[in-house]
Amino acid sequence: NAMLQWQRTGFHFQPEKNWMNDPNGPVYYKGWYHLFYQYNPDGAIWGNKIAWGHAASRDLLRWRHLPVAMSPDQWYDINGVWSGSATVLPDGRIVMLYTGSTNASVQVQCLAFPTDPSDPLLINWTKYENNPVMYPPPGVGEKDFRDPTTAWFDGSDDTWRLVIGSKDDHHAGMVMTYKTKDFIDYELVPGLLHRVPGTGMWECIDLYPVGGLRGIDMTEAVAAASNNGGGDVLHVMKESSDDDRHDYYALGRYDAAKNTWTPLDSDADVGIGLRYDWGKFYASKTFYDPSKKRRVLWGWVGETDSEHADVAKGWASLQSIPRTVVLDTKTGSNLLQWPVEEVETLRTNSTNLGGVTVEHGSVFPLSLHRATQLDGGLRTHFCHDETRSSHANDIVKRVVGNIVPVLDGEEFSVRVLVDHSIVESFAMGGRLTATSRVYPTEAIYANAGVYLFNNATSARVNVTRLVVHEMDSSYNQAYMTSL
Ligand code: DQQ
Repeated sequence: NAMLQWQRTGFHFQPEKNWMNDPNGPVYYKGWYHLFYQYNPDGAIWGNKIAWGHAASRDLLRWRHLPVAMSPDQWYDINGVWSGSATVLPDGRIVMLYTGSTNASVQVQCLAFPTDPSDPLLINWTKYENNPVMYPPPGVGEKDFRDPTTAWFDGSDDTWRLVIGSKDDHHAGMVMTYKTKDFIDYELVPGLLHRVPGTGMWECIDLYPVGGLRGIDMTEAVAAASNNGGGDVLHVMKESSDDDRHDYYALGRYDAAKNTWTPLDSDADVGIGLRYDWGKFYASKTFYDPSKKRRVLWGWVGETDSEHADVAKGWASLQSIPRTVVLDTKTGSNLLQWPVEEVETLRTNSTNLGGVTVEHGSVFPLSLHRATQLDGGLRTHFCHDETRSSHANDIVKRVVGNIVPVLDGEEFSVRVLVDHSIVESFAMGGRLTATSRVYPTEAIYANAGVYLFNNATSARVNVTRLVVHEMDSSYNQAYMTSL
């Protein structure tokens, strides 16, 4: 439906058409970033024939769409090639683990390898001939065993370890650890890495170290911990809560020898209580990028319009902008998420509009040349309100956000990315993020504008700094057609 094509993004990842959900197996290989994703090649809705879509990029922004990497074509994944993760071995080989939904809809873990490791684009994938390699263990539901993480090496017994999320029959979300020497035979490590009553199925677990400003590989952190206690490194555990469809995380300490992860805030009611994002953002996954020594996070940003509208436009879902993740060393109690630095290469016209005072009850239009793809920041109060984003009647519109700490000596600041049908905001350097899908009925292409407004009844607002960058996306169409 050409009428709805303006909703397509300029610099957020999306397939050429059809349905997408979770990011899968992100990995850096021979100079290329690879993103796999849950994909329905048959249409714009989720279904039981989910495959792994695939794209590759040199800069996390300009993507080359590649053929489907894995399709549901074996008894053990015929109901779906579901989410999974890549592990890079010391010799550079890639091992891919994913969940298969079998012909009886049992969730099993499966192994796959690049068919031709010399191909930097990793176009063809071979499933291991004796798949599956893991079945739900005794006491775990057949449909509650999915989304293996990236594995890390543990030198104490020379095994690779990984975790898988589940729930028990008391509706507690939980995480199990497996170990393996060869990725073929696996042993369940006794005990649970973590468990929180009442939280339901934990999908897409992520477990990774954070410390200073640079990212840390999990294998490196485990080795450091066994040599010198690991210093100030903390471990983030993230779960995607199937009950309420939000991604939650907590900072904690991972003890490999005891197979425990203990949150810093050990209040049992809190569990894993911090939100990655207050808007539409789910089933996220990080990977360690060795080329820039950083940890990068992607989240699935679904549609908030109707399924009918998605079918009409022929596609559904975006990936969030890839975000670097570091520990907020000022608070010590949360992460900072920030668009990868490559995003700044898309900035074209920059307008500096600081030094404005917005009186209460007033609106201040900003004169910009084009306002549908923006990257900007301002230092004042900010409101992320979807309720006036569209006249369409099939949209979920909410007000999303939360309290964000502003410490002594800091000023309130926000960075907002606008890309046609998505708005992604990063408050206080990424202490809080909020992502919204928007379906404007008027603010399309040249009809979009940017305004400062002050809804307060008395206070005036001083905008000390406000910079707006128009974002280039000519590469999007150009690059896709030239390859
Ligand atoms: N999506 C996949 C599952 C995962 C869920 C299926 C999370 O592996 O648990 O498409 O969105």
